[in-house]
Amino acid sequence: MTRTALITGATSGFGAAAVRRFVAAGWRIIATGRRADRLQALVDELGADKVHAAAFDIRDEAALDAALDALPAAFRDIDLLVNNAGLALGTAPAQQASLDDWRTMIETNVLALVTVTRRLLPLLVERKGAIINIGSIAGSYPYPGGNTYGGTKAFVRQFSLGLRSDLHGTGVRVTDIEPGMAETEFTLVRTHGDQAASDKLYAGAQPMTADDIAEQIFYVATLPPHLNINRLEIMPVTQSFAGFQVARD
Ligand code: NDP
Ligand code: 8X3
Repeated sequence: MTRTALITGATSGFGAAAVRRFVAAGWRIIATGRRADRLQALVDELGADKVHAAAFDIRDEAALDAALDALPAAFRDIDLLVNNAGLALGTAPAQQASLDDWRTMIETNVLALVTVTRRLLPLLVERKGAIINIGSIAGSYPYPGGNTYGGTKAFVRQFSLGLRSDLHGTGVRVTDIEPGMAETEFTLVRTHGDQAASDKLYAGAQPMTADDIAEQIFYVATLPPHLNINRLEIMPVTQSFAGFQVARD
């Protein structure tokens, strides 16, 4: 039986890699993101029978509803929601950070994620489907400059666990995948387009790749239906933990 997934943030990084991974296994994918040209390229590459492009800003609730209402019949029976669209903006300490950046992260990583989820939940319950949220290690481990980004991902983790409680007995599975450092456009976006800063961060570090995370998303989605991974935290071997800071006189 062909299954259908809606993957948000499919224009680059984890989302685009996940579209390719699921289509390779025979799934139909609704791919969302703002950059319509990138979504069209996925359709051209993988086929209009496999990928339906829905270009809109995930923060725009009316656009979301319109995109869902306009789904072709073959893409309406959604079995899996992958809440992947998200971003970090800035690395400044909280006392110097941009409030606009903070609002954008909260609107995208939190408000849009819960809106898409709420909109699809009745269908997912009906179909005994699944939700995979993309959290982050930043939601569990604080680091300087992580402030609001980490806060949004802590929300995603706790929301995921809360969903599990509410969906008890429905058969709907919920997982929060919490990656560490992975090379995508993430740092380019975080630094407002500083390619050199992005290259420097990943240089020599053997970060995870988008394909690494897509494989984890696919693994979680295709487990036997009686199994639920609640949280999946994954990092490159080259990334680990440092100690507490102490400020001295
Ligand atoms: P990318 O920047 O490569 O991809 C982000 C995706 O989110 C893009 O497709 C982008 O699409 C979409 N997106 C962002 N804002 C919006 C918006 N307002 N409306 C619609 N789509 C939006 O980064 P990643 O693939 O790395 O990030 C994917 C997820 O993984 C994010 O939630 C991120 O926080 C998380 N993550 C990333 C890690 C990393 O190290 N890379 C580690 C842990 C978690 P478009 O711009 O076209 O709208
Ligand atoms: C992205 C991982 O460590 O850059 O969520 O915050 S990190």
